Amino acid sequence: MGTALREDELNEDAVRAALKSSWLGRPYHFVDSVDSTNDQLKRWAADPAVPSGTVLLTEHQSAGRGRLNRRWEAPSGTSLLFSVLLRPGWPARRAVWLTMLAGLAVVEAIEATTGLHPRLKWPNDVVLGEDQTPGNDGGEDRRVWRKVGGLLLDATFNADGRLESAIPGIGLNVNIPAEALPHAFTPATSLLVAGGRPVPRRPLLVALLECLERHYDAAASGQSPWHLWNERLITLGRTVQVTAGDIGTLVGLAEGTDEWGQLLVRDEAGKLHAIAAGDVTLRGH
Ligand code: BT5
Repeated sequence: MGTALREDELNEDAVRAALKSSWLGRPYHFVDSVDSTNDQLKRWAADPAVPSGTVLLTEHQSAGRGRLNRRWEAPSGTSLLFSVLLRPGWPARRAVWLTMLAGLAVVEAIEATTGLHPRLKWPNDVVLGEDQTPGNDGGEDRRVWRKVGGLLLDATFNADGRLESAIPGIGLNVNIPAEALPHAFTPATSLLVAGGRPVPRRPLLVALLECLERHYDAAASGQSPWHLWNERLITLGRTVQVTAGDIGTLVGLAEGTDEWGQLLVRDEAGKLHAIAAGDVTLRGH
């Protein structure tokens, strides 16, 4: 059995032996199957004895969720599917920092363990770029971006407007073969398909949890992750179409993001919109 397969095991003993974090992933729980790691961790979070840093990972979800109750599809044993319970106590508006921290951790862990260079697509996608024509290194504008992972944040707030619990959920397509990728609106890929070889999941998970702890600790001391997150975004400076509940559909230039992670889009009439949540498609090349 090759190294890739040996280092693929994600059970509690294997991960605990490898993890060097000081609090995140302690405890670490592994279950073969669950409805959704976010939903299960939400149930556990109701018990105050369950500590901040608790991680729940599974090989299979029967009701894996994206935003707006969309489905997250992943063949058993091919992915990283997990959630982290955090109890930040931060002001409510910093909830968006958790999505930023999770995105940064995913990107950095993939870079450190595979050599691939993922980016973030506002607001919560992890994407890999693929040149459209062979031999073309014409930069970002000439790339097709495929979704390799997604982030989902569930949060609760207490009566004085503080972030009581935050559960970032991460779904990452690691070793899904091309023929098993879900057919999705944003085309999907996996680290296997993009890199051409299987990726052992344990070192990737361990790097991700350690990166997340480091970024979280910096944020907890008041340091905003916004600059680092913003640098990883692909959408900026491009014409985009945004669909969001409150504005419907808007086409405009994505000029940037503000410190609260809102996408700033200037429409054709010159009006600037700050969008907190929605779906973005890149237009034109
Ligand atoms: C997301 O939502 O991208 C957040 C996904 C979070 C999943 C993790 S898995 C562990 C934890 N437990 C959960 O129950 N959830 C989290 P959104 O931006 O709404 O994207 C959802 C859309 O992505 C779907 O409607 C599909 O079109 C597409 N999709 C589904 N599965 C996919 C996959 N494996 N790879 C790429 N795209 C996928």
